[in-house]
Amino acid sequence: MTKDKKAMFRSVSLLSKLRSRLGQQPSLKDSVRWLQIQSSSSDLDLHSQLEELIPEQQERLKKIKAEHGKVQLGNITVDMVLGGMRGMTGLLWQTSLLDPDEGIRFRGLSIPECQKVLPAAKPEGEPLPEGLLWLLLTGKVPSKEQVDALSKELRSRAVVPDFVYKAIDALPVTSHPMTQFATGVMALQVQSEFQKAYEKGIHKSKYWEPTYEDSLNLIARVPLVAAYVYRRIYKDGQVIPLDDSLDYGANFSHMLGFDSPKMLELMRLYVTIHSDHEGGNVSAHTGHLVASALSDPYLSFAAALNGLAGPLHGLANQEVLLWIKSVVDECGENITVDQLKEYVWKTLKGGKVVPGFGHGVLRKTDPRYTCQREFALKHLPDDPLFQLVSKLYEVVPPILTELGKVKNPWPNVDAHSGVLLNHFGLTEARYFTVLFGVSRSLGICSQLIWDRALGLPLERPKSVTMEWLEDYCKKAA
Ligand code: NMX
Ligand code: MLT
Repeated sequence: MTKDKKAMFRSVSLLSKLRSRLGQQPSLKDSVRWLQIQSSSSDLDLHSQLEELIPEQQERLKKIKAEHGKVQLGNITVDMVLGGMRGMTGLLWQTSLLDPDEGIRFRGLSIPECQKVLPAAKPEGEPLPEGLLWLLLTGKVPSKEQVDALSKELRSRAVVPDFVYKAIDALPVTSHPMTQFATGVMALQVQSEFQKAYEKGIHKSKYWEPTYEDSLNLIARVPLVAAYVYRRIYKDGQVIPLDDSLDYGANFSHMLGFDSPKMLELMRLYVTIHSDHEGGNVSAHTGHLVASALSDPYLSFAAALNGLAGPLHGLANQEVLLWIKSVVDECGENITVDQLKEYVWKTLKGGKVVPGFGHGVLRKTDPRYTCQREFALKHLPDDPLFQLVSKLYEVVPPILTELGKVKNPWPNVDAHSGVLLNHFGLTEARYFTVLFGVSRSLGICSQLIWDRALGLPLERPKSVTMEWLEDYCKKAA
């Protein structure tokens, strides 16, 4: 940090202490207060903000360990071990928390709250993803100036070396977009600051600094890599460069080739809501697990992407649009409710899932679905595929309930995103999971910086065999 930066940092530290006394902001009221306080601050530097926050959060964790280390958080049952660890609390994840009924809260703020308090590109507009990134990293609602500064910083970091594109070009153009995207992220790893610093013997108390560098670089660069993959596969390789006047979400849409104002708003909303979903989902958990071995952010995030590429997780957004299009192909756009019911049953009887419905934790309609529905009602109410999605909202949950085994019959985030993108011309369903991946870089990398700052350990749970379980249960009976 330069001397100037240090002086500025000291001058805002009084204000920061005042903020600390006000506490973290779990409620909207508090967030608005933060917004007001922060607007008067001249500190636009995210790194300085983190530097200030880290010691107090390290102390907080130490205290939790010392005072509550032996408190039990529940009992582990055989069902949990055999049932994909559902309901087993086993991870620390600071950036967001999922409530089964209310859905996700980013640092305490629900999606509607984020839509209210995070800075937007225009009045009443969707939140800027940079604002969400600031919130995830610091727990504070940023001012518009802070968001603009972060936007600028991300643009300045958005430089992708040619060998990354060459690595992608080595794959057949027909390879799945997620394969091409993950390959690009792996190639970006060559420039990892963390790896370089580790090789030079960096002290563990400083790990978070090169992790921060890698994470911001990665977040800044993945839209370029993702857009390259899209243009390579679907637009004859005609690449569109970054526009220095645009924010993160708008730039991503622009580089893909979509510049309509509504599509830019959709992309801002899309990147914001897909960013983080607490720590146990497959992509976040994978990223966290791999990073716990001190693998750098690129290695960790590439691993996360490979989990996201599975059809029960992020690939479901692809599956939903393909499934909806197959409904239309077979029955037409004006399908009746009875025909739709029949189609859903046919899918289930074929031993397949209905994509976009159900969830490992949620037990109500996903608020990410609801906000996308609101976007559709505002911007594309007459779109025939949106109307089909609305019909599915009525038809599918009772059928899944009738099956008797599905714990959550309600739609998740993926049930809606495809028809919105399709409406604005992004029709290539196989590409959709890449969009999800770009967004998830914000959440996974934010937590990764905190993993390093808090010195979280290698993740290594215990596993057992069936013999072990049988013996243990016999003895316990
Ligand atoms: N269609 C058909 N069957 C389902 C569905 C569905 N949408 N959801 C759950 N089930 C079945 C599930 O396959 C399981 O069957 P079985 O016992 O024969 O193996 C049974 O219901 C119990 O599963 P749950 O405990 O309700 O769900 P679980 O936590 O195991 O899985 C999902 C959660 C999300 C994997 C599951 O609901 C699903 O496969 N949904 C469709 C795919 C999807 O939309 N995934 C995206 C999730 C969000 N994301 O982006 O990651
Ligand atoms: C996610 O966004 O990661 C999905 O909803 C899956 C999950 O939370 O388990």
